[in-house]
Amino acid sequence: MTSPLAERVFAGDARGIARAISLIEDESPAGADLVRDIYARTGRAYLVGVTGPPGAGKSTLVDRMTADLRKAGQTVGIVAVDPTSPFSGGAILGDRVRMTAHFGDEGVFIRSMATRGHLGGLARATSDVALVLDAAGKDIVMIETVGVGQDEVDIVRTADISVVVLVPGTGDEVQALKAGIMEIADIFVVNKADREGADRLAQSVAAMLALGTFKPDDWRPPILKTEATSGAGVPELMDAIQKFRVHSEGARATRQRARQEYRLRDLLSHRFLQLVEATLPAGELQRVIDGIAAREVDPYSAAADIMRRLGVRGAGPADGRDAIGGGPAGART
Ligand SMILES: Nc1nc2c(ncn2[C@@H]2O[C@H](COP(=O)(O)OP(=O)(O)OP(=O)(O)O)[C@@H](O)[C@H]2O)c(=O)[nH]1
Ligand SMILES: [Mg+2]
Repeated sequence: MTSPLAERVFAGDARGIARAISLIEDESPAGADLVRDIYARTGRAYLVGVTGPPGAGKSTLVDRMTADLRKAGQTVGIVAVDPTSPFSGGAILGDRVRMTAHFGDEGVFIRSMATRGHLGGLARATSDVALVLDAAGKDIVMIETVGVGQDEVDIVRTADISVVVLVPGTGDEVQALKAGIMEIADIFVVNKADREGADRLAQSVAAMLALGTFKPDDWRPPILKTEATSGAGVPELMDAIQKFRVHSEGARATRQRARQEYRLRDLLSHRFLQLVEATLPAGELQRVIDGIAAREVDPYSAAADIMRRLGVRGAGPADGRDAIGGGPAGART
């Protein structure tokens, strides 16, 4: 039986979608229930990840792309993830202001998310929010993430295509190329092409790409120059996205499966840690860490001991020694 909230999501009701996203953001059990209710109806939307350093013009670009998609009759869901400013909410307001062009358009749903906990939680929440927008019938779901680190790479993994936005003259580009963004980029965008250094940046990305090995049928990430404020280069970007979509159609199922495996593994380790925290007495985990820091116990023995205390079989050598000193709870049965 589907919940009334799930029904509202299916109907594309904006308030229902907003409510569903809030449940997911709160990491409440109700959020997990909702995902369960909608999951069978997902998998239809095309997920476009847009990532890059702060202020690169991602939102402006997403806004332009949205306008194009709307003209073509496509509905759009947008999630802007902002891990850099958990408290100020400044960028969130900024996104709202920048995207007001779509305000009142039923075919567009925009939501900004800030981090509450750590980024791992945010990556999980982002995938779930994408599921909600997918179930709500959005044709295209765009996920905007700030940054260039490993955590963003995890968020980007949520998407069917990753667009990496770079800007000339920030120095961030070098970091982006180092941080593994290179491997996940399906399309490179050099935005603010009106600025000096755009050509040089495009060339250095091309030089990086030239170091990679591509088989004849492999997708070779194009490097496009855009000027998001004027919209120059945006049609070419839309074109490239479409080309990639066609090119990767056959591999999409494999990619989705890899994503699902990643999700399941991530969720299992997250749940396991939650279980550890819920099972051990309050403060125990910190005491174990203190013990490791003081060299009283090594990390392997501590982990094995915790597993035994959780009743996990084959957790490690049960030689009667208790690394934590927690008593008989860890005894092998
Ligand atoms: N000169 C120039 N300015 C641009 C261009 N694209 C965006 N901008 C400006 O750059 C600033 C940042 O743009 P945003 O779209 O907010 O960038 P963002 O990457 O979404 O920023 P965060 O989400 O805060 O990381 C704004 O003032 C834009 O008007 C461009 O192509 N050329
Ligand atoms: Mg933005």
